[in-house]
Amino acid sequence: MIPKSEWQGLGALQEQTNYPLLNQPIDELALGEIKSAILAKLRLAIGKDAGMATRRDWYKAAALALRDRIVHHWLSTEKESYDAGAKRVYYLSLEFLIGRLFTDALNNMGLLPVFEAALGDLGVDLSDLRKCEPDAALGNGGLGRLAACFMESMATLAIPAIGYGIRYDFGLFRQIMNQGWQQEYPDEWLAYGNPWEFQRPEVVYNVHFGGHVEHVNDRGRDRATWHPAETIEAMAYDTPIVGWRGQHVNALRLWSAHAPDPLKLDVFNTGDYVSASAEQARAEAICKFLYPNDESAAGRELRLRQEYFFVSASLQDLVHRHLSSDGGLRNLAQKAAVQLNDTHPSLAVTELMRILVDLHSYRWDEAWKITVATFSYTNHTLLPEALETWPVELFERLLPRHLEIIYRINVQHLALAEERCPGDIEYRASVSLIDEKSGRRVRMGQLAFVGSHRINGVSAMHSDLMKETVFHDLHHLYPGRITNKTNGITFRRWLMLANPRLTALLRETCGEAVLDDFSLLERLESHSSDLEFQKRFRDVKHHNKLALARLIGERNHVKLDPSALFDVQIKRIHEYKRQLLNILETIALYHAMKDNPQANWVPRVKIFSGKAAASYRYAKLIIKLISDVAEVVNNDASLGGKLKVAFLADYNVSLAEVIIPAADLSEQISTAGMEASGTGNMKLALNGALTIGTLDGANIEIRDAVGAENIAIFGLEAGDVMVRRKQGLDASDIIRKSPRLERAIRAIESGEFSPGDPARFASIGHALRYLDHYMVSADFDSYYEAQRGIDARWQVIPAWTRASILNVARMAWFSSDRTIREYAEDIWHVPVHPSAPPLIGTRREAKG
Ligand code: 26V
Repeated sequence: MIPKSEWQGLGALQEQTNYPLLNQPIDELALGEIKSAILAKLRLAIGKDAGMATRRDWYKAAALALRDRIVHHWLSTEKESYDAGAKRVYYLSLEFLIGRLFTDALNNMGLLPVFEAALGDLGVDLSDLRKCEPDAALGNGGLGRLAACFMESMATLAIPAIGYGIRYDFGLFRQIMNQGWQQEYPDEWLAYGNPWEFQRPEVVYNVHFGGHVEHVNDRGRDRATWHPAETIEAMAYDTPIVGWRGQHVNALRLWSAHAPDPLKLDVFNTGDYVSASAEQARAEAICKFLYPNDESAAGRELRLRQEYFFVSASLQDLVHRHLSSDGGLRNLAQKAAVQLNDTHPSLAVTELMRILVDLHSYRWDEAWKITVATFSYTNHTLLPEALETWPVELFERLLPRHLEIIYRINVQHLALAEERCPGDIEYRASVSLIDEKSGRRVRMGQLAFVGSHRINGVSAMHSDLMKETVFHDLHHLYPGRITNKTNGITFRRWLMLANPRLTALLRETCGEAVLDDFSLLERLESHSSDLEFQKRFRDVKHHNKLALARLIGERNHVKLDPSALFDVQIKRIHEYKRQLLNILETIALYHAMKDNPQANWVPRVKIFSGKAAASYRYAKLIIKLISDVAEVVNNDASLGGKLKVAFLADYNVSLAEVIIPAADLSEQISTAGMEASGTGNMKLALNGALTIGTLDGANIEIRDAVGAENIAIFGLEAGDVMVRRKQGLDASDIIRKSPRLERAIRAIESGEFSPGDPARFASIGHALRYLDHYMVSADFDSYYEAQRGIDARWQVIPAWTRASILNVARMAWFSSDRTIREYAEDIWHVPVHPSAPPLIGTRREAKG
């Protein structure tokens, strides 16, 4: 078990971040002011002298000094949007994968240089301090990180917005490797306090569960009253989110759960200390931990409680704000746009109906109009096992009134379906909010769809597939609702902070204005063949690779050649993301090198990082396979160091910030049709990695942007995958025709990488041969060929560098500022600040 004091997430190495881009002159007055502010915080808020302060104390003092400066902007932002009666966006998400905030906020406030200098004068190194901040991992992966990027872009575009979520006591587990096996440990990110958050003990809402519903006839109108059995308090914690240039600050408001009566004194006095605080334990369980996204949505009562808890608190807060400024709720949709991040907050649809009809006496039809106009819903996956449903009985027990409301919505909705397709029972069953086939379950995707005026996918292909598959019939019933909003990433974090040296080069080459208008990146194009420029561009990459090589050396005890091709696959471990395909190709390459050691092999480093969900046995076995292959390959002297494999433990946002700038090749190799978008693909290409990928998710749009000659596409397309699956999953024929694949599979089956336990990977061998659902065997040859194509290209340095530069030059469209601007214009109908960067490139609307 790693002691808490070592819990910086990263080891000592991350010193690539000594911000060389920020070489502006520093105002002496400001410098003095910041120094005294930090010292004052150290004394008055931490209670220590400079002489006795630990690194963590310094970090906290500096963070608090910075926070003071943010708060002024925050309060004026709040006042301005309140006075203007501005429409507000509410982003409801069970996940916000924010990572560290210190340098992010410093950078956006324009205070990085002055803080770095001030701390330097005080004898403290800023890049040392930033490692003291725990990585806030309140999310599983792409969906949570997207929410964090969106929060930053909304602040940058000066859109008044609040992110609502849960303040989990424990974020995503820490991954520790034990002889190649993943082990999970709790992520105690709050153990040393959190300088960014403001507790709001006065902002508390009651959230109810259980009980029964009473109906009375009130002058011809049915009136429902919910008599709940249980009440839990939701308390707000606010974190300021600063936009670029520091002018606009929004809040991320996270809810923490408490019992109204935390200690039963009478019980305590009898000596039964455990029962005395049982209620508190039950209440606090709600915000105890983040659910992993492997739990098939089936069933977990605590998860449903989490969903309703945060939805109810957030809507009460929103309605309270609206009532105090607008007096009534009739114009809610003119003043509030609520975005549902996946189906997790779908209950918001029923909760708003309950508030309008039961608590504010609106007529059903009017309430429904307001509700649909207020909500919009983003879908993030087509995987059937990921689409949430809840047993009707559980709903009835926990949320009896909400179930009634769902039934009533369903009546009007099914009537519409009947009108559209009279007598078509199948059609009605497919659009119904209740799945009658699998033991009566509430379908959260259907609920979110019916209750929203816009439903979006996250890449052009994904939005098209939504219309053709999961939401085919709903799309027919409510045409025009499905739209596309291709994901984006915030360049402030993924370029400026992660890659300061590249940023410095871009500022010099494209002009200072590139930091405000990323479309200026296209100015790189004219330098892409300039050998002088190419050299400087490669020097930046080399520097970043050195830093990563040092980190891997320290952590994995593997010595890397920084001039080797750094081939990177970093993301959650999942069968559909096909880390298995990558490691199989590694094995085949290993065999080829051993067969012919004298050939002119391109030196390669295969870098993997990612967590498997705790209960996902097969994914954990894949991690073990990667580690076992690493063990054999890295210790095989006959290769002359030409091939190395490294699995980096405990992938998180901070680790991504070190790996991404050092990557030469980006692995985006999901089974076509299964990755909704991907956003790592964008981060890597923005940092100059070439992509090897399938025609899946946003890879397609990346290919369109960077040009087919600057990306390596391989494998089956989504349509082919569907056809093949229908034909059966047996891959024996394919394997018979590919001796290379046969040999790689046999190697893992025979214990070549697990001599002490030859049967360890038998299940993997079996799946590759007979149950190739993810098309790993089917795509193997095509992938292997594409990789050898990459080898050939790598050997022509100017051509490779040119392609790499062009990737950077053509990525502007993938800024989340562009994505958010599209949401603002097409879905939320909120104005974007006039000084915000312009909309980049052409619009890409999904077909159909
Ligand atoms: C959920 C589940 C739940 C049950 C079992 C398997 C499983 C597998 C995946 C998921 C994904 C949850 C949703 C999600 O994180 N989607 C990701 O959203 C990103 C942002 O839109 C997008 O870039 C990724 O492609 C997409 O996988």
